[in-house]
Amino acid sequence: MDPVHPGETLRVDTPPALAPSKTAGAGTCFVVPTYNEAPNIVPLLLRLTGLYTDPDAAFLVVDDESPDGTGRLVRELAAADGRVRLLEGPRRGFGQAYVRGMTYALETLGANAVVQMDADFSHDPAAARLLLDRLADGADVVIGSRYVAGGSLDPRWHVGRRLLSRWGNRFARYIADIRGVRDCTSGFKAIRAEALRAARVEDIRARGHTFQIMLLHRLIHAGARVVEEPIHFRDRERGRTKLGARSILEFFCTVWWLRLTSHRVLLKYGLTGLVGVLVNLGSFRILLDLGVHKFLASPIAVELSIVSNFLMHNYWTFADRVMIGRKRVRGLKYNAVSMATLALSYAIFVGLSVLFPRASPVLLQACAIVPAVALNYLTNSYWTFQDTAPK
Ligand SMILES: Nc1nc2c(ncn2[C@@H]2O[C@H](COP(=O)(O)OP(=O)(O)O)[C@@H](O)[C@H]2O)c(=O)[nH]1
Ligand SMILES: [Mg+2]
Repeated sequence: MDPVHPGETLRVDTPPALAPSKTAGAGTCFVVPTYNEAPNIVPLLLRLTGLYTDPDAAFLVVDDESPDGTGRLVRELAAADGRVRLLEGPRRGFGQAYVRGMTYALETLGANAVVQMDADFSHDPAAARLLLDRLADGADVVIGSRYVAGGSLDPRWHVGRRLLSRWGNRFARYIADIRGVRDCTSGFKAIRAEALRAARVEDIRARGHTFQIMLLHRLIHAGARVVEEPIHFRDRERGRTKLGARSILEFFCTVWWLRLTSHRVLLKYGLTGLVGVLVNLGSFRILLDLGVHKFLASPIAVELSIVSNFLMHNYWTFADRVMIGRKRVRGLKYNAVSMATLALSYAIFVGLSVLFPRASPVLLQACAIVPAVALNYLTNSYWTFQDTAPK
């Protein structure tokens, strides 16, 4: 940036919102999934083609045979501007539309970068240039982010939607281990073609919004350099959202699934838990056979299972981690967490029993176990066996 001399005012370099750009967009394919976007798609395409005038840019609409005639409108535009393309097919959901669109952009159009965005003007077409500029600076993936400094949400979002989005994001970041990304559910990104190929986008099975998480997870694990660029997210003015309960459910299941499959830590954690149960019951039986009273045998068996679990976690589940501190201290922490888990599940069990006196005790016990196990896992993973390796 030019130095600011006394008497001068600081010039802030914001790109002129309407000026067309010849360079941003060269070899870039804008991929836009649509379902019933007739009121939006023509203004969007006109705006994009006006802003990104490079002859090598392409504007690919992936429409799932929208009953409102979105496809026909795109076909008409495509007849006038060869850079506009339409990919049509039966409805297989937002995620699969992206899979088809991105694969087509890479394989058929030979794009060197892809910009993904919604058709409803939630993502400002002019802001795509900022994403492409940062891609040109060396990033592999640039996320249009609502949750970094300078980014913002539509002020019309009600508090429930804000909370869902923010906590959904946090949940995905920690559970699916998408480290360092503030907005991992954003649907506005610029991605280099090589990074998309390395992520094997064509194998993604997601149908709904969970596609964003799956894609980002794959990109990061394929070694992509990811940066975030602040954006303002605007609510759609025309047409209706297709985000439904099913999409939200798919999202939560996917996040856990990513955790399970990509890390194996959780799987090892579960197996260790099972071994702990066997140690507990086995040692209880042996102690009884040795003539120890059951009221003494029970806590001894519990402690033996805690010790065996601790050793398995220390030397197996979390063996890859760099851990500072003494093993003895970790052992004490592990014991404390086990006690806290017991206290929590017991408190929930008692609370639920008071609230639902007629419910089956086994069901209530099962309900009490779930949050307790989650607490147990998270506390041990992030505290007892905390990984201190630099990230
Ligand atoms: N091809 C295709 N596009 C979809 C589908 N569902 C949503 N879209 C498009 O995906 C983008 C984001 O969807 P939207 O309903 O705005 O979701 P929201 O922004 O989360 O409320 C829009 O451009 C939609 O038209 C679908 O089933 N198939
Ligand atoms: Mg939208």
